[in-house]
Amino acid sequence: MFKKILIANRGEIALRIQRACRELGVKAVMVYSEADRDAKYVRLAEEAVCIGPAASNLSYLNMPAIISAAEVTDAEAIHPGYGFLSENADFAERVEKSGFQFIGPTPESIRLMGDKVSAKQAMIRAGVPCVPGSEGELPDDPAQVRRIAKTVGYPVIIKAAGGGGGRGMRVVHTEAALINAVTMTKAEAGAAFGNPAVYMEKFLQNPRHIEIQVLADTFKNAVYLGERDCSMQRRHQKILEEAPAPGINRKLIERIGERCVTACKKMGYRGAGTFEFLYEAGEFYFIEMNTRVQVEHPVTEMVTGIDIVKTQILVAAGEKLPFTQRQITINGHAIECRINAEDPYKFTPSPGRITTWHAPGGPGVRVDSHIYTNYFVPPNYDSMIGKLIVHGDTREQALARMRTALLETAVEGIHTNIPLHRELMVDAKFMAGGTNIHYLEHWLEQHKR
Ligand code: MV4
Repeated sequence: MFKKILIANRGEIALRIQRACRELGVKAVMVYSEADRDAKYVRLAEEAVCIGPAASNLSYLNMPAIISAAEVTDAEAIHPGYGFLSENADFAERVEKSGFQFIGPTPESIRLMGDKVSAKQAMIRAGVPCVPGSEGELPDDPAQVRRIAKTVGYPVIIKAAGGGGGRGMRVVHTEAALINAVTMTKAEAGAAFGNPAVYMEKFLQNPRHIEIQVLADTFKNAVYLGERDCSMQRRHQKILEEAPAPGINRKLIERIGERCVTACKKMGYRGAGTFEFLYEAGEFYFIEMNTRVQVEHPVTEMVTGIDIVKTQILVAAGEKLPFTQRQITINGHAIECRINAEDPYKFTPSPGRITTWHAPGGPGVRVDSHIYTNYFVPPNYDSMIGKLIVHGDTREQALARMRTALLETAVEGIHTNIPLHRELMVDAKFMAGGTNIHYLEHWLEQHKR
């Protein structure tokens, strides 16, 4: 096992990774920006190095500064967390070229999955079901593009190979609008991602967003840890997640999970990963793979009892997965509410000083947050300041526990989206389970104030 790991992130995930290090008896080196100097996890760490000013591009995205920090502190590995450099193949490569272990997949895996066209082709080869569409990049010839769209059937969606997470896509309803949409998406993709390649898929009108968590070691062992339902979102920002996904046939999940495992083994995948699917009319369709630990990983930890972050570190250190698929069972139900420093209905950011923080507690309640009374939420980063996670024997019990946890939680001095979560936890449609990716936006439209 490593003696010392550098954590190249901030906020709740920096604290989460530090906790995993402590459990493993590994020393943690934190890097921090000038805006995060007073953070609790910075003080708690064995060592901490300031890597630059508040602006992310000068600190948490500053590859030489991070690698230098690893060099001066004699760290052996770097955990990138989520966001920032976590899915940057060039960073992973530079980390390894500098003699450190990148806690994540190989640069090749990151690159393969970062290009959504090559990712989809890899999934097709591994037998993972994908959304029907152009097999590969769209050709330049408009006649050929029209022919593909006709075969796929309107509406179609044009997506940038370099995009993902909702960036660089366009829905097309008619042949008349097709070629212009392709031209525009290509131009935007070239400018935004340095890659003008686009592909086409059938546009699914009312899907749910279901994702499968996987873990793989360097000995071709891979397992899936069930699924998460991440359909509750606004503008591609998830607001709450749950596991398991309500009302989906377990045998179907098993079949899809096995395919994800096969894909991992085929590509020599290492570490934690997430296969994103759209689920509509009883079918799963792969859309993208995330090659990092995700914000919502705790719901999977709660229902499986497996520590995903600890396992990432174990497999990066060259250890075998400490469990087999047969030993993994899904127990009860978990829900996560993301707590954001923002206006609960207008969604404008609300940074500033937290004057009061009361954390909830009780059976089955977990709080993943770096905040404390008197903590200053900097305006420079993502507005998420923590996550409330509950577990129950049933979904109903998890919902009841989340209602109580949200009632007990107090954040003063800034605005948060806790009032929105309180309303959603008593919403009849959400309580029934299985709402789709458009539900929250429609709900907000109807609950305007
Ligand atoms: C789609 C789709 C419908 N049909 N692909 C958006 C984010 C990116 N990961 C993929 N996205 C979508 N791809 C086809 N063929 C609808 C979306 C989509 C979406 C997906 C997941 C979660 C929220 C979403 C919100 C709007 C659109």
